[in-house]
Amino acid sequence: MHNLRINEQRLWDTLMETAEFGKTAKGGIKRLTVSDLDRKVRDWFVARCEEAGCTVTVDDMGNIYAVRPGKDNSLPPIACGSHLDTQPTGGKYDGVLGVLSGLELVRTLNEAGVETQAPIMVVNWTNEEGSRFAPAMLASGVYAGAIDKQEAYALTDKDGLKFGEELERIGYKGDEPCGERQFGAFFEVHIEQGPILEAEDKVIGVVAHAQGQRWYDCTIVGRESHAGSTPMKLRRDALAAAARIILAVQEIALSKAPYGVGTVGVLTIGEPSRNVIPGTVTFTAEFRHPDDSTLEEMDKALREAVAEAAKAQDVEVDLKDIWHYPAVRFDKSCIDAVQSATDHLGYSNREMVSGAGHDACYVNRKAPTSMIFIPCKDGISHNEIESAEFDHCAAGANVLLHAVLAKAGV
Ligand code: HGY
Ligand code: MN
Ligand code: MN
Repeated sequence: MHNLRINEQRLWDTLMETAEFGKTAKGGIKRLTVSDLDRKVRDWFVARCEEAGCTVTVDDMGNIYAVRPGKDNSLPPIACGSHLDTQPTGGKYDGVLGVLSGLELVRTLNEAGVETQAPIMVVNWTNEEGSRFAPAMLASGVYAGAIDKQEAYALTDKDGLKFGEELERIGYKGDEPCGERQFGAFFEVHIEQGPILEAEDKVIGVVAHAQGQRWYDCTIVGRESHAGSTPMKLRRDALAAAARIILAVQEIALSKAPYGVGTVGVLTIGEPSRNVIPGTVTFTAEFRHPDDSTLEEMDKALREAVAEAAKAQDVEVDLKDIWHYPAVRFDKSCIDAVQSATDHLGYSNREMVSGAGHDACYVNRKAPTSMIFIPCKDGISHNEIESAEFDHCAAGANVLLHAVLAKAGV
């Protein structure tokens, strides 16, 4: 067993094959959740898992569970997986590497004729990205009981389409109630999406923690008026107020260095016109930090900045909390299984905090969970140039194989 390795080329080929579903001109992937492209890659994944002898079921949030039987199927399966949906400017590895590493693990066990004690399960979580329908990690959040299912179904995208209806339309609203599926443990392989492993020339990140996050929607209402004839002191300029708040997001994050981060990713002006003072502006904001009390301080400072901007520009500002999850500490036995698999395989490594959110962060609330990181080029992700090395993808999948075997027993 100790010499068992995944088939590196076959893993790589599946990554390149699935990258065709939503391929962009720049070599990335745009495969938004519960879109027709998401359906296509899901159909591909289900077919490959069934060919590999797995029993595949789908729950009512569209999560796909592919189970490879073990000697004792009364035991809860040892699971692995991630997500097949991408950002609009997505890359070839974010999420899909974790799902396909699970498929490759099953294929490798089949070829080696290995029968594990506990069953093995490969999972695709719906809408991890939270781009088309916010918040992120939607279906794993419902699974963990952190997000209400009916509220999830009612979420709308920028065209007013509802998540629940889109899930039904692509044929992936299953019967199994989301939340019932038992896991003996869960491991997620993922690119780091940051620069640390590459900078330190390390192959594996043994992930022990993940940052807490707070997401906001901000709406500012001022008054449209003439850009030429309205004196500066009589303006109620919604965009000038937004600019003050956006700069405050930057300053608050920088004040909590080295871990604090803050981002404004979407901004819309109600009825933009070059010679009209903007009357309504909406934008998103988010903070992240590995320490919950620091995240609270960042939240407080933002609210103070909002009050100041509202006063300075004589506008109404509504700052809505749309999502908050506290910092995550993964399960020690799973972290140890990843560490010993990594040591056994001889990969350079270091312990890490995940800057990004992942489905594993929610699954960790219901089952022993941890993550395995590999480097990505220049730490770039959520970008079509996202890139990872053949050997590193193989290393992540090999560590997954041996961590899962350690938990499943043979
Ligand atoms: O935003 C995140 O952390 C994740 O990539 N959806
Ligand atoms: Mn991801
Ligand atoms: Mn992502």
